[in-house]
Amino acid sequence: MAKQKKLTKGQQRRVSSNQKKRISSSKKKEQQVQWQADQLGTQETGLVISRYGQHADIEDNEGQVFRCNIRRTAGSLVTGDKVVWRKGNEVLSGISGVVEAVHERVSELTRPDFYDGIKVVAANIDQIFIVSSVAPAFSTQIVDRYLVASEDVEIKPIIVLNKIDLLDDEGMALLDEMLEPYRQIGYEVIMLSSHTGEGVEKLNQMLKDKVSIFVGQSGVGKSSLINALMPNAELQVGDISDTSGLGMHTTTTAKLLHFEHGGDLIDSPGVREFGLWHLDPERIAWCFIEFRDFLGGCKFRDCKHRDDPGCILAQAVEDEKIDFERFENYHRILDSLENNKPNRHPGGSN
Ligand SMILES: Nc1nc2c(ncn2[C@@H]2O[C@H](COP(=O)(O)OP(=O)(O)OP(=O)(O)O)[C@@H](O)[C@H]2O)c(=O)[nH]1
Ligand SMILES: [Mg+2]
Ligand SMILES: [Zn+2]
Repeated sequence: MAKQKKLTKGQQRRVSSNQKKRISSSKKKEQQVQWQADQLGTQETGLVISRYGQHADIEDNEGQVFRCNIRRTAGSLVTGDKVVWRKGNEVLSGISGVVEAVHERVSELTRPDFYDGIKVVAANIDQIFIVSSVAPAFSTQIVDRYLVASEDVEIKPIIVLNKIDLLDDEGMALLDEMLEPYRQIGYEVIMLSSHTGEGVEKLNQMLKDKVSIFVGQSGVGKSSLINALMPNAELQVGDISDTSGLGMHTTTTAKLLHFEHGGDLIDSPGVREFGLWHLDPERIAWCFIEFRDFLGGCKFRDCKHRDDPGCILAQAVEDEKIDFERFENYHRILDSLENNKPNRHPGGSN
């Protein structure tokens, strides 16, 4: 399991007060739609397709989807979870059943949330596709944040650069160069365009028989890409803002879709910044995979890998064994832990 920093007292208070609020609002909702035990069918296993506040869309073994209430004792529940649920003998206010329990997860993608402490984005995933684009502009800083989050939960990340149709030869060469350090350290990089279809088949091959999630900033084209891969998906796609050049947060809830040829794909909402403040600086260094060979080799045990004498990482950068920009991004992430802790800057989440 991921090594996580303890929440501060302020964060704990906020998390617990929010949980209490949620419990009391869920009590109210449960009172609205309440089945007696004899109105519920036998326990079935199901798959969470989407989660909406107090409800979840659950798929049964035949592939039919039912909107369900979530029993308070069921615990947290996200897209990709396998659950135990029971169908009601009738549909009450649009609700068809009740989720009673969640099966243990084999993996989970997490991120810290200002209100809820550590938030699980999706469960039981095999691989994370970090989708980036050239509009919003490509940023190695954002890619590195997602890579750290993926390495921390030990789920394989793959880098996707979408919208290459917007690049001329020169732009393409520049992006290719920016992505080369990632290939060098062993990450797979796919450059494609969901609009022209170029490169999409290669991605399609990688999705076969796996459970994958698309993550990345709003507007990079995650939903567009899924529509290109699955013509029946018909996901909503949003414009890029003319003023900020950023996406409009069109997708609001993670959603799981099935491939006919085998495999599942989860679309997720873009977040403004994928927070990493739940991680220790040591863990973050470990999540930069090419640093691992060097960790522990600095002159001082508490080396901050900045201007410390005898820093083996700084030496590796000097010797071009570690990419300079990756090393800079590592420092930027550490700086952001100091500057952006949500308890110091309310509203620091997405
Ligand atoms: N030129 C170009 N534009 C694209 C491409 N793919 C997507 N877009 C455009 O990018 C914009 C955002 O696409 P979405 O698919 O909504 O992006 P998203 O990543 O799902 O965004 P959120 O749901 O907000 O997280 C839309 O205007 C798309 O038409 C592409 O390959 N080329
Ligand atoms: Mg979307
Ligand atoms: Zn060092």
